[in-house]
Amino acid sequence: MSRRMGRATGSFGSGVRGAIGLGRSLDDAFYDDLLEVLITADCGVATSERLVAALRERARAEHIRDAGAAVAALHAEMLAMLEQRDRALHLDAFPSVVLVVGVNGSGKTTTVGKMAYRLREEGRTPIIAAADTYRAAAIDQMRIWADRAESEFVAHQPGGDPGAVAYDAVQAAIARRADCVLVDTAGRLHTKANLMAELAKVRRVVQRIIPEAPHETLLVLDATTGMNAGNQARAFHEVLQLTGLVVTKLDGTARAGTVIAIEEELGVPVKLVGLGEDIDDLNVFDPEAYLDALFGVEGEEEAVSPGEPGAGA
Ligand SMILES: Nc1nc2c(ncn2[C@@H]2O[C@H](COP(=O)(O)OP(=O)(O)OP(=O)(O)O)[C@@H](O)[C@H]2O)c(=O)[nH]1
Ligand SMILES: [Mg+2]
Repeated sequence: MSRRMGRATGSFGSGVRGAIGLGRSLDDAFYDDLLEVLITADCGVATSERLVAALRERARAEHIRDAGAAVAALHAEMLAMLEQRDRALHLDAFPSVVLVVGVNGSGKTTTVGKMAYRLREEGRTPIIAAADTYRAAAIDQMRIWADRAESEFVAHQPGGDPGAVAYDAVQAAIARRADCVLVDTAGRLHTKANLMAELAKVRRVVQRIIPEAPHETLLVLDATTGMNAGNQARAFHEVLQLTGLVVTKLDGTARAGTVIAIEEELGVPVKLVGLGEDIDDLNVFDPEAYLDALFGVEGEEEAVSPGEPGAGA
């Protein structure tokens, strides 16, 4: 993960370490630059300010004098913050229901396909519900993924009621003793109240069969969205009480910091990350690999290769 993200963090050179320069002294300019680097990486203004203030405090208390040691302390600070969160998928109920939501094109259908594949690899028996009924193509796309993942598939006609598809899939899971139901939903703008209400209805319908469901409600965020991801996350969280985030397309962006900002603001952990378009390109979120990419630890190995600009700060 850090290798692929490392490649992608090119817009701030070799990550935070490269952008900030480690040979300098710890003055106000250092902290200002560090704040700017974090904000540029989309860590969010509030989170970045809090992190830099905590680092200042720590540097004073621990008599940290050089930038290298300060950046190492920041890395440790952020790791501790990220490791606090419970990132496990809670799919112990039989059947467990996973509702997958997000704006158009964020990677929901792909993520459902990859998740089904992962679950199959773990010896589980997922059923995929094609509850994006808006386009025939969406149903076909989901069916292709279900075949690839060797998973069962429940769909209705295009234009049908998404709640009814989810309901049937849960019934099918119970009847066939499948152990989880993955519900793909249509992309929708978080600002469209009627479409958000439709998602709430899908959830209510499922709850008629299993009151605790959905056991996971995952918002799929495209990492290249940048800070607007925060607005999306807030809106979906308000309607659905998200249990986790999936950040896709982390293989193609420098905007990896978003993850931290959203997690911190909403208290909803990133559980999975998409690192490509293949079926096995879905990973659990690994804070250490993520920070290595953000800080540019990978950049060190590659530092000898020519044409790696340390620019960006
Ligand atoms: N590079 C990369 N591409 C991805 C990733 N996840 C999804 N994609 C691509 O993003 C595009 C959209 O993915 P979909 O899964 O169709 O997105 P969606 O959210 O279901 O889209 P709608 O149903 O139209 O809202 C596809 O071309 C995917 O191959 C990822 O982790 N990395
Ligand atoms: Mg889709």
